[in-house]
Amino acid sequence: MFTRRRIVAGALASAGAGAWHALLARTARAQEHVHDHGSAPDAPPSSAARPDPRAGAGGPPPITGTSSYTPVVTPDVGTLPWVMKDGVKEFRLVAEPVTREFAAGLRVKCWGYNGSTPGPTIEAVEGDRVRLLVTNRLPEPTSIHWHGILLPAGMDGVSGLNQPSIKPGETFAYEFTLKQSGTQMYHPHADEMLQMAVGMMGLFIIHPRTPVGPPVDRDFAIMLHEWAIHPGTYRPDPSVMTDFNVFTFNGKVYPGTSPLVVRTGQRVRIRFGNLSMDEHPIHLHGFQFWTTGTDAGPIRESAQVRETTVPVSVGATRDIEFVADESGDWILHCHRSHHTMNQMGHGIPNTLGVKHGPGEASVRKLLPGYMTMGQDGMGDMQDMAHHMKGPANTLPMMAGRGPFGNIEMGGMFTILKVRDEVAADYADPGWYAYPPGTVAYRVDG
Ligand SMILES: [Cu+2]
Repeated sequence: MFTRRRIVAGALASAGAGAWHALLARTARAQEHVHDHGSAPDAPPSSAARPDPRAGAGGPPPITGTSSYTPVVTPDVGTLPWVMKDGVKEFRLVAEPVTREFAAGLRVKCWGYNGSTPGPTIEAVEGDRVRLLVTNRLPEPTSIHWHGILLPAGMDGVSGLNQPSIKPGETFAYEFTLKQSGTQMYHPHADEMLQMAVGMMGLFIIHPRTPVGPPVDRDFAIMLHEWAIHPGTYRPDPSVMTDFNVFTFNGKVYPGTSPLVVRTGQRVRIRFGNLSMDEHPIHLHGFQFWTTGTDAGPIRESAQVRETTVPVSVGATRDIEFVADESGDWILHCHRSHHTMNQMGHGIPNTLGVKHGPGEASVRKLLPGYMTMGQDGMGDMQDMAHHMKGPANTLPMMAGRGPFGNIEMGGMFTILKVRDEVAADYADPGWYAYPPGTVAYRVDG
């Protein structure tokens, strides 16, 4: 069963080099493309599935390695295609302004790569020679640092120190051999504070040439980030240092995040990367997992830690693995509770336990429609959002409606959907059908 869902390294880049530009434009959809190969019932790692290495620039990209792997799925982002040129895997990144819809009702003017923030996930195999062509279509110079990757100093991407910055309109080539495996990242090292605050980052995943540990059936990647987007505005504020109000998984906030869909019994890996300003303790419901990897690669089995919450520090990555042996809808979220809210108004007075009395009617004479909120808790905020118009381009603090009512969440929050039967393309199966007698119920007294 495992091998049926694994593919030959490189088979993911199935389109020819002639389709290069189309592929770049379609990066956001590349995930499904990869996924189709990964889930094809008859995609064994056989030589027949490999593109012809002699095909040249006009043909399908060949591969160099023999390793097979389960392709990574980066929900709501996708994977960067590559072409093989003279034994080198060549990738193309374009640094550019990006308008990103974090969830319906919030469109943000960001910077990113290839039309996305985070940028598309780069996927390669230990031992690969890679060439990364980086074009700057931003209004200011940039560079790329390959975060956590072992490489010659001249390829490390710190502008001014390791290289001249990449000026607007210029393209730079980075080329090195991958000497490690694991979950790594990329981000600018020029005007770094601003460029990262507005979304410039991505994941760089290197599969081991010799498989480490049991093979996984599903391999997900999630980049964590946080933003200061003042209500009614469209641009992240890079000057904010601590008081962020939007928290994203792969550039999406709940309910805009796509669910992670797996079949009951599958072995699942989820990789997290964090280039935000805070640590995010990521908690999974329903399962205990093993933390199997850090930004320095796989953790040897005897040192792996069993947890239900993995702290992902700033500048770090973590990989977790578990067997999804219990079907259901299970949430995956940051456990800093403000990080699962959307655009909270910070600095508001605390009205919990406050009796509003006749004052509310007095205020309503001046402000028609005024209501004091939060005296009995903040759960009413989600319903209020439906009939109180907030500022333009601003999300209500909490959102999401499930089969039993309001979910009252936002931000870094998504749902792992474990089902006995899943579609070939792992489409969202809808809400879980609870077996009779398995749902908590009200009792009298
Ligand atoms: Cu968090």
